[in-house]
Amino acid sequence: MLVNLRAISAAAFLIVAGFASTARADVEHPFGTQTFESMDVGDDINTLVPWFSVNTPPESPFTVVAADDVLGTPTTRDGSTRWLRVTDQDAGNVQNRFYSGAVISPAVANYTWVFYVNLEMTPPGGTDTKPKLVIQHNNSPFANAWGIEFTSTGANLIVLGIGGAPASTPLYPLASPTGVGDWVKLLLYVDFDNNMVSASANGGPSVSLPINLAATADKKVHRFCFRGEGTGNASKLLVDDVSVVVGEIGACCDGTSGVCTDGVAESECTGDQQVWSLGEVCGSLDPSCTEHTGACCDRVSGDCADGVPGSACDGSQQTWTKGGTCAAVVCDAATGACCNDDPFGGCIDGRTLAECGCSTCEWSKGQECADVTCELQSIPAVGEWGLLVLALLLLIVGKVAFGSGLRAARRQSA
Ligand SMILES: [Ca+2]
Ligand SMILES: [Ca+2]
Repeated sequence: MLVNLRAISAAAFLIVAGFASTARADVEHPFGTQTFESMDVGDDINTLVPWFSVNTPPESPFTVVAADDVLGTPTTRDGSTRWLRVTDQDAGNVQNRFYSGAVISPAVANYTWVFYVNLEMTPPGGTDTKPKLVIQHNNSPFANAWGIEFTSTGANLIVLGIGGAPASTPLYPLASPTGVGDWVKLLLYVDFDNNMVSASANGGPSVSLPINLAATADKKVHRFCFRGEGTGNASKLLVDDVSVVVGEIGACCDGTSGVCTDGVAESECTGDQQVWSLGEVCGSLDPSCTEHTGACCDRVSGDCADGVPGSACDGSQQTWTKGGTCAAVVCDAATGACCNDDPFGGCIDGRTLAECGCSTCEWSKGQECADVTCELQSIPAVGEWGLLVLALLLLIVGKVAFGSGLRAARRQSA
């Protein structure tokens, strides 16, 4: 079932002011991102309190460590230089897990998790247990409720455990740009008003499943978790930029300034150039919040420039087209009456400024000759004509003298 996350009721909007500092977690709550940037390559997840892993004895080759590469090639992703590498080599049915700290809401509220996943090997197919990233609610103790399961053909949104009737629906295929070695941005939205869990990949359309959290579970206390127990679940995957937002709040990006604000209700982010992203935090917006650019047309000259911020194209004779390109927008030079007041000039309609560039020309934008006064300068006075005639005479005399000089020189040399 396709659902527009934006359209989901915002009735449960809740700002849990002052709550952010109470949780001892590197994911700040109710909004914030765990970037893993503070870790050194090779650091174990257990060094990032309150995150922790569980690897049931006997010892099994299960590790969760910080990394800076994808499939062995050092790289970065939108400024991110660290992430977690989960290596589960499936040494039998033992607990291979890692967890975030608990997210504790002061009241029941909808929430959104956003995180990036990169599968470094194809997960198991068939009936084997699949690796999954799930949300657990506190049911004394915590238990699985819903999440994303990774299979040999793609990823599914799933409901399991105390989350309600077990269910699974395809989210994306294991093929570029969501294949092995590709970063995939996952969004998981839990709506207690409508008892739905929804997920989307790379900002695409979302899929949803009904939920029915066990009455014994606490809707206000949950956490993020990797599940690698069971047999046949060998996997290797990367996890980055894990964020959580509690309440119907999100990031508000103001395209006129490039300023982004966290924890904003949709109703407070409705400006013409503002974009609201449910459950998102500014730090993990992709693309990041920047001042909008577009085509800037100078309506006088007809010159057009691409990629210009709106603030740099606000002249009275300029037109800015958000997201537009000069190839696509009409940017013609204005025309007008061109009066050349030279004694032999005159007025011509429909000329651009560039076409009316002579030293004795005057351009009247948008005007017609019938509307403008175009008086020609008078023919030069007799005195001026006299000077011209004198100059011409001097030239003639000079040429005659030069010519006779040449003839004299030729006679001498003969
Ligand atoms: Ca990171
Ligand atoms: Ca395992």
